[in-house]
Amino acid sequence: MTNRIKNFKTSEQLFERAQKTIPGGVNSPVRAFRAVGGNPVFIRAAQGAYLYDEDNNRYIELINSWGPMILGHAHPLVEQAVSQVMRNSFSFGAPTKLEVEMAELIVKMVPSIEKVRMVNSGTEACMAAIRVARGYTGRSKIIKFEGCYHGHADSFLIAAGSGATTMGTPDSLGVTQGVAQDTLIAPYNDLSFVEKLIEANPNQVAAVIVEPVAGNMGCVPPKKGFLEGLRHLCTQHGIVLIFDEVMTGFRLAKGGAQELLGVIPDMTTLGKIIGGGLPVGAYGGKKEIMDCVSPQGKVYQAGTLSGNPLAMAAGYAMLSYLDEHPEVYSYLEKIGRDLREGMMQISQKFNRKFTVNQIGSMITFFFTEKPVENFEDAKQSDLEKFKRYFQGMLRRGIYLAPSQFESLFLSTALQEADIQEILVAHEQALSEIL
Ligand code: KE4
Repeated sequence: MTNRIKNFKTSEQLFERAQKTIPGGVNSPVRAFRAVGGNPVFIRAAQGAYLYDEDNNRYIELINSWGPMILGHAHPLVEQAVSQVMRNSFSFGAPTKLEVEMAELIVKMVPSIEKVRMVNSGTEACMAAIRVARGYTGRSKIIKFEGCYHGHADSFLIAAGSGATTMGTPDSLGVTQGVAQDTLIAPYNDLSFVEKLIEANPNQVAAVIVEPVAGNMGCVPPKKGFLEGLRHLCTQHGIVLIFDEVMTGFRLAKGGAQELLGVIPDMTTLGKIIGGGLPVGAYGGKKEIMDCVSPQGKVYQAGTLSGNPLAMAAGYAMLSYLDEHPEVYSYLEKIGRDLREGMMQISQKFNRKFTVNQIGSMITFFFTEKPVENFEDAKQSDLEKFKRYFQGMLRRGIYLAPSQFESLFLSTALQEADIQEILVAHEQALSEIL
């Protein structure tokens, strides 16, 4: 397979133009390809497992809109569902039957959820969930994990403090120390560190929020006992355990990571797949906690387009399909495993043992030969090699996440031939840099 793609001209022109009116030329930072150099490709269309850019280059798609397109792009069921409702106007700002049906389906699919509130993004879901946990417990502090991402709310844009049990520091301009002091940071997979944080802040921790399988430092599954340990600590100390399943929800199993791994949180946040590609987030959990949410309770949260009819139609169609076709998950595990094993065999040809973390349809190839169990490990990866690898794969028509610290997301639209094409490109891209 040669470098099939040589012409990015229209994308380059569009990027030049975009930067005049959009900060960085993109509406979400990772899309700007800053970590991998060069210009982002501008996508014109997508179908199944393939993307087509404005220069009509075709790519095998391994981001799937950062998760939502688990059934591949332009799935007829989802398109049909949206076209059926769009003739009845796009939005009412009033309760609809479809929102009730959607809530009932989510309660049926997600083990921890007895009541659920729809919002418009994963950020909103996570922001609201910690506010509810604070309102429910009357406590102020939250614990999050280094390398986990829960959206761009102030409380989450926090770096680890200097001391082992000191408060966090702002990790973005515009986030105040006042906010940062209520966020404590622990290394992922480090239960004893969490224990120390709780002991150093007695009766002050409202919530522990965690990606049950991390995707935002690259794919990093929980070590055996980590989630179970968090569950025990939170129960023991009256802390709300929140699983951020914006990525893993409906992806790793129809009931998400909590169903696959058998650990049930008090609250769950959702996004991505739940909207079938349209803007939807949700947060839910135990009835006694969710009944704190306005207008039932005194924790305020609202949204003009929450439960939007088109988004509910798309999400309901996608979730219903996943609920009725559990075989989707065994297929995704198979192609995920085939890709991991293929990549590991190819590394051996170069006498290297690069780490590949994979669980179900989430996978990351790390340019390090050490295990990757937390963000410090992930940061050992050779980012220069990743950058050149990314460009080599792009030129061969393979569309990867433009950062070493992201998970890839496979879809059921990928066939065995696509997996083989990815592995051929992988070997050739590696041969150029090793
Ligand atoms: P959104 O606000 O982007 O819908 O969701 C935020 C969020 C919350 N929780 C988890 C576990 C997430 O992965 C995300 C968003 N994921 C990123 C990908 N790393 C979205 C891509 C982007 O920021 O453009």
